[in-house]
Amino acid sequence: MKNKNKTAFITGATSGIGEATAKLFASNGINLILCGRRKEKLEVLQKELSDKTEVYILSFDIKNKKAVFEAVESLPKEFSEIDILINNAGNAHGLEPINEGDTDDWDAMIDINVKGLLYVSKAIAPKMVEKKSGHIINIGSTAAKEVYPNGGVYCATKHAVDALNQAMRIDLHKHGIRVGAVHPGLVETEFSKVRFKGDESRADNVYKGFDPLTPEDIADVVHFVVTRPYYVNITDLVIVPNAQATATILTKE
Ligand code: 8X3
Repeated sequence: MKNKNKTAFITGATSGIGEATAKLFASNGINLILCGRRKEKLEVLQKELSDKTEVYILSFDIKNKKAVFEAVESLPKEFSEIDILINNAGNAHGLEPINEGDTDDWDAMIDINVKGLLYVSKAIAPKMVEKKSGHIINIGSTAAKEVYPNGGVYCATKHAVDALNQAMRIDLHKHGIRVGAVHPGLVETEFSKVRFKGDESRADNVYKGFDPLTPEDIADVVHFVVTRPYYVNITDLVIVPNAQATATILTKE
């Protein structure tokens, strides 16, 4: 790497908030390590952003503990100093009452949203501790702050992200590492398509009749957070579209 700019490691970089954050960071000269399962999408993004910044891609599934540690270990020297970790990868699977939920959906959400976030953090935080600097942003959700009908397990995983965000800050602040969370409400991404297993009309309906947030709105906030002076730590932000008062109160036209 030729420049001395910061390097950010972004999980779930192939779409939505992760992709928008990658693009904004690239425009601002932040070097990127982009992670996701879809190698072809990562390659397209790498090609698109390479004229703006240095981009390295890592294709792995954060559910796979071994793959996470191997991927981080495999980073070339120029990309091995990570300044910013964006724990963005996360999904919802299904929207069912607890008595009807699919246990495979529960496993997937717990494995990705909680265990995957922990594996990535464990792979990277020790390096930050060693150099006594770093910034970890955990992407939570309004579901980290409230529980809503039929979203029990998703909400539980995001409450866990909220708890881990606090725990990481408690444990890492003495090493000079900043930790904070950004909690988005309704953002129009692939989120609902994944939740409803490809049922596009059900997914589209979630964002109809009001102006949802865009991934770029959240990327802006993340960029603001990571560009504060080193002595400023923004610990917790909740961002919703103006039409949304709470997880369950939404005014549609
Ligand atoms: C995404 C927001 O309201 O679908 O985390 O849970 S919501």
